[in-house]
Amino acid sequence: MTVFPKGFLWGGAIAANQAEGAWQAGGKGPSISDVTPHGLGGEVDPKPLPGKYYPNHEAIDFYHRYQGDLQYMQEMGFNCFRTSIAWSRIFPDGEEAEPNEAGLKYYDDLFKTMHELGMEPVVTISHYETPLALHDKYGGWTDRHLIDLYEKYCRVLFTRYGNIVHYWMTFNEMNNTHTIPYAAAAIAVSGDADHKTAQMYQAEHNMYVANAKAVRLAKQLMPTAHMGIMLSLSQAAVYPATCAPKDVFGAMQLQRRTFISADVQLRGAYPGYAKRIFQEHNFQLKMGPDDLQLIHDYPSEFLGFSYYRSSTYADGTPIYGDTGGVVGRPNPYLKATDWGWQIDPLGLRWICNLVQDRYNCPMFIVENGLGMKDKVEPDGSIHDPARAAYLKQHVRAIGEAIKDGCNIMGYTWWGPIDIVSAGTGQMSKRYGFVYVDRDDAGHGTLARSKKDSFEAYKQIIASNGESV
Ligand code: BGP
Repeated sequence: MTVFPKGFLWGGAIAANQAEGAWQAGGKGPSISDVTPHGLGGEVDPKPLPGKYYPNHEAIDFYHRYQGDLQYMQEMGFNCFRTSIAWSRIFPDGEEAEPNEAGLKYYDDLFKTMHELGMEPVVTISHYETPLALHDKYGGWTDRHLIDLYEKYCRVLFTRYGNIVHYWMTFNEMNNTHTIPYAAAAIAVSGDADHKTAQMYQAEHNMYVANAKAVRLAKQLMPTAHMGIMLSLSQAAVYPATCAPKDVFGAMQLQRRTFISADVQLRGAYPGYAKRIFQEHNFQLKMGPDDLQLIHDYPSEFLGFSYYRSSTYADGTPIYGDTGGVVGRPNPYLKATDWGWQIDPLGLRWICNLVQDRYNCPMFIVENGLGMKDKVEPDGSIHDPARAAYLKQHVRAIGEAIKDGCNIMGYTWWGPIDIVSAGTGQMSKRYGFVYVDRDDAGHGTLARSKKDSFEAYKQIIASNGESV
């Protein structure tokens, strides 16, 4: 009995800012990711400093090399490919009267090539790459101007690509506004914990309104398109460190903070526990008169999410207002990657079931992968059994979730070709089935070559998931 449905979407995912490079080509303006020398989780320069190395400026030069890269994906059998549109290629400073034609033309050609190679584009409208000018002028998503500018950006995209792109997600990992607010919402948090919390929830609220307006626009311009939201659910797979009620309840609270974005955008209203957070942190969301009605009337259709790991919560770990990484402590039952991400395929099955119970909507696993160091042998081969094992374990977990009754529409491995790490700016944290000759200092030929795991994914796709 086959497990994965016919037409299941198999592919891979990247983001414009981590792959394209060509950061000034074709009239593109600087984005927030162009001023982060050590990835989006680290320091930020006010503007790109001449002579300083920024990993995203050239990345892997996907902008010029995508034809060859997508042929590798075709060889693995991909029927979809996820990437983002760099907002500042279309509106270099975010608010020009007219869009930048050279930027639009680039994505015309990219999406056309995907279709020619048998892949449905799965497009993230904004993936940690807000135009830098919108951060400088408005302070990012805490300012409502961005709602109208984003709607204008969506109108251009839906009009231009509505016939060739059928799967859209409005923002990447919107719930990461609480862990990496600069990357996820282009905001620079400041002041005490209450003020930071207020900034983050205000930014998320404005993004919920922008999402609702994008869904409304899509219904007008692309009535058959699939409109989704995208969250990081690595933070949602939270285990209590012990059966102590404080740990259990704290883990649930942390998980809920992750789910607020989905509760609002899939269920159409703020849940009670969110309102309590606002009261406890003494702030009142600034809303427009139609905000809540818009959110109610235009929920998203599917939940896209990333899952890499699970985390473990022990009482006393800060839940709200922190802008650090994912809170938690080591889980003694799990192995971790070189970057401390705990490998937990059963956690993926658990999260899928939890999402199914909570939202009963289609779900799309749009990021899953293992970041690890790779060694190029003298003969050029690259043996990466750990990556193939991670892949098989997680595809198997998805199969189990489907048998549990979870409505899963697709799976895109994160970084099917090596790209720049978002959190660290490194190339050495490699996810790809295709290796790229470039190191953490930007040295290398950018030559591409297959790793052993390339065949592993090819077999999985050829068997529609049955071979794991
Ligand atoms: C997610 C982002 C991706 C990707 C991934 C892996 O949060 O949506 O952009 O980068 O994390 O993280 P990293 O690249 O830091 O290993």
